[in-house]
Amino acid sequence: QKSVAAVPSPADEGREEFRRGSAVDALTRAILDHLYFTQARPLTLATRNDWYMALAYAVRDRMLDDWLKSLSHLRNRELKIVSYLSAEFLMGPHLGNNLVNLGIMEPAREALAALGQDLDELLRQEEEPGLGNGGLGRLAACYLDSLATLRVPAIGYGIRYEFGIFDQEIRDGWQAEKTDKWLRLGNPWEICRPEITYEVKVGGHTERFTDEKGCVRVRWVPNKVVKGVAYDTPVAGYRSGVTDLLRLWKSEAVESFDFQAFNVGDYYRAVEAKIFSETISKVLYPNDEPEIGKALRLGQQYFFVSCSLQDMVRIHLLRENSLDTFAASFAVQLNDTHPSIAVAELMRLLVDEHQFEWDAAWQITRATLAYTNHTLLPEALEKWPLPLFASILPRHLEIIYEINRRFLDEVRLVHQGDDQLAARLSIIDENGERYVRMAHLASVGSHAINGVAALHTELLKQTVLKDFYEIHPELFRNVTNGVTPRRWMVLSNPGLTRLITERIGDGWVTNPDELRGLEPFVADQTFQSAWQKVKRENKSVLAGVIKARTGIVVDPASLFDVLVKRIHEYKRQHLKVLHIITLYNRIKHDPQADVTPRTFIFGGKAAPGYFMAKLIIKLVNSMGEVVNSDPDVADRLKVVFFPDFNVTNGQMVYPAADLSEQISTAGKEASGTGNMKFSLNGALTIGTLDGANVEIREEVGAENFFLFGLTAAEVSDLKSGGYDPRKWYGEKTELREAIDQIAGGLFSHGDRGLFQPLVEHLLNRDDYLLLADYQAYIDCQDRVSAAFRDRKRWTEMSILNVARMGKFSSDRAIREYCSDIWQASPLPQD
Ligand code: NBG
Repeated sequence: QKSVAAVPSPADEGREEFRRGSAVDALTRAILDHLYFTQARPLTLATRNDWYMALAYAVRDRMLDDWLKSLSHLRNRELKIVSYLSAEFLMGPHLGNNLVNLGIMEPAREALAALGQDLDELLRQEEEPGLGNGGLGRLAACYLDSLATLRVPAIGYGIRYEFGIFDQEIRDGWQAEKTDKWLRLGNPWEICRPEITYEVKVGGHTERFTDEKGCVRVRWVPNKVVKGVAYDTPVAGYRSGVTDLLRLWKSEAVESFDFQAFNVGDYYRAVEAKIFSETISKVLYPNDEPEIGKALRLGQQYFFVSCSLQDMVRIHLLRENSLDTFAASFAVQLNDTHPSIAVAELMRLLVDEHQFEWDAAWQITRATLAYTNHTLLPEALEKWPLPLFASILPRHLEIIYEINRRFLDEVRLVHQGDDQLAARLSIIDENGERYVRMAHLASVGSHAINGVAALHTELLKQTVLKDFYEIHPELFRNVTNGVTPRRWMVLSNPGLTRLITERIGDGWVTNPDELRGLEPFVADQTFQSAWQKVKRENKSVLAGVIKARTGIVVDPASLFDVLVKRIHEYKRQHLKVLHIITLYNRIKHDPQADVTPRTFIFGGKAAPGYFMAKLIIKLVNSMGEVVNSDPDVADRLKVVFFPDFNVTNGQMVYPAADLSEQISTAGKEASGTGNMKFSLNGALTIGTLDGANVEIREEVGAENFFLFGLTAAEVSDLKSGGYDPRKWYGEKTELREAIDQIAGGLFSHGDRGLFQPLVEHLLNRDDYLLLADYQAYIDCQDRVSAAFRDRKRWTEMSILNVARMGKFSSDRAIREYCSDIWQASPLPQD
């Protein structure tokens, strides 16, 4: 009679326990089936990965109904599809997020428990797809989550890199890079679509010919052709009934291409062609900053853009007979300049392949495309040397010349005689070696241009895109970045999620302005202690992981002071180092000094070719060794470099932080998104007026934010007045002492050469004004230390930070993109 529970009477239907019980039963069955039929494993031999795979497939199955429905909507001509073109999607592990968004975390836990398996262990089994470098790639992932949650039909288009961002190990204090073999054990989340493939041409030359109507047209005769194959991953919205699509392209050899070589018996040439083709999607470039002159990188960009646009054209032609209305089917967002070749490629498809007149094609192109800028750093603005560009994309170069000619004609018409202006605006940089400026191409070809935080957008208008702003102010918008509260709170901080939900219900998960409902409880004793308890537990968990990965023992009662992000001089990890050395010296001068115990946690990867960034990692570790082992310190300061910072690790780190370090030189960080994740998880911020810090401070209130440092305007004044770092070095004793110790070998076993390049740079150039901001930073940190001792006040500030973070949900950002840029709307509820 026991099995009757699995077949309840109709009267039971709708009852919560029944629905839940049946969800658990169904999952159990599904997991066992996949173990057997998909993994081909008997229970007795199943490995942890087998269990993970079986569970993942069972979860994916549960996404299919919504997904297939959403895919069928792609054919509905009434619905505009948002197409997010991005060279990076840093999705993070899928399993946990999908369990949250489908609302089956607990049933899955129960089902596994009944099978003798631990869900948390299986969650740890997933190797995250590291298909991005940092903020830009992670932003794309948050936006897909919000698009699906808001029921907006969307496709994320990108590259299925075989090797994502490298895994970081720390050896002898230095970063060592290991290839990221994320596909090694299989990827249960993707579905290969061998029937959705496109050919992409590369190199060669162009020819003119007269078509049957007597029109002169252009034919591109490539010297190579590669094939892109679609790999689809479902992206479930949070209980929204919509599952959107992430479509990543893998490059392969075209069957027909090596045919000739084979025929003439040239086996090796045939194989070479195959290798070239497969190389395109082989590896993610591990740089935040694009480098000039990497032909393969341009090849990657063109490859995924061409496949994606061809795919959109195909989808559009399933809806309509003509491409005239293409812009009504697709809103295409260019995530930075990486996909900006789309401007020329869409023109090529329309003019060369679909016989459009230039003007009509241009109108469609601009109506379809919009461009987001993500950086002001001049060295990070993509440009391609003309000869290289011509050798890979000869037809596109011609198209760009024509776009540029027409654009500059217009400019000259309105601003007669201003040749300087035309030269500055030109898509082709003609000062010396000639380049194609991708930001200019993107700007000319788009109907909207946006920055990613209010300050960044203002600076864009004043600096990098000043001339564009002056001729076309109406194109500019700001959309401040956001992060998804599903991954960055519900999934990664279940303790705080529970506590908040007990008080104000769970509406905040999709409407985080409701977090304001926490404000009445800020001073509530019980609520405060519960809040502290959650933070304390999160810190203990992280302490355990730190011990296991680094051997360092840290005290969860100490202030967890966290700086995690890519290592870059403008982000000023070395300013943090100067702070730690200063505290260390205070203890050395007076071992009884009253210091607030702190654990300093660093994390982040350095681009493999960025010497200074790698030296900063070494400095953190070397300095940490000295500080951690000094008996005078008596464990009051602990320095940790947490290796391999990625999405998975971020999910443990943000919830455990007390203090969030956002200390970039003002004017350099476009937005930052880590800053939002920290605040959302109850950390207080110490930061400059840079990027989204400005708006975070506005929202949480100046009294709940530790502000220091020069403003962007002061930075630029100081620099134009001839900045001399030695002046600050001469005036500030604690600063001088710290720098002298680094130079003198205190942290390098007496070796004065090791950190010399860093010291030299600080004393002679200090491009990022560490010395000028040092004292303000130290003083502000002293206020932080004092504040942390007042537990009650600190907890209040922490609660208020969370309560006021609603603005920084990626749902808000996506709503703004939908209304201000895409003119896209949600699917009606079914
Ligand atoms: C980064 C900025 C960050 C910003 C993210 C997302 C690039 C080129 N830019 O400040 O440095 O938060 O983009 O917008 O990676």
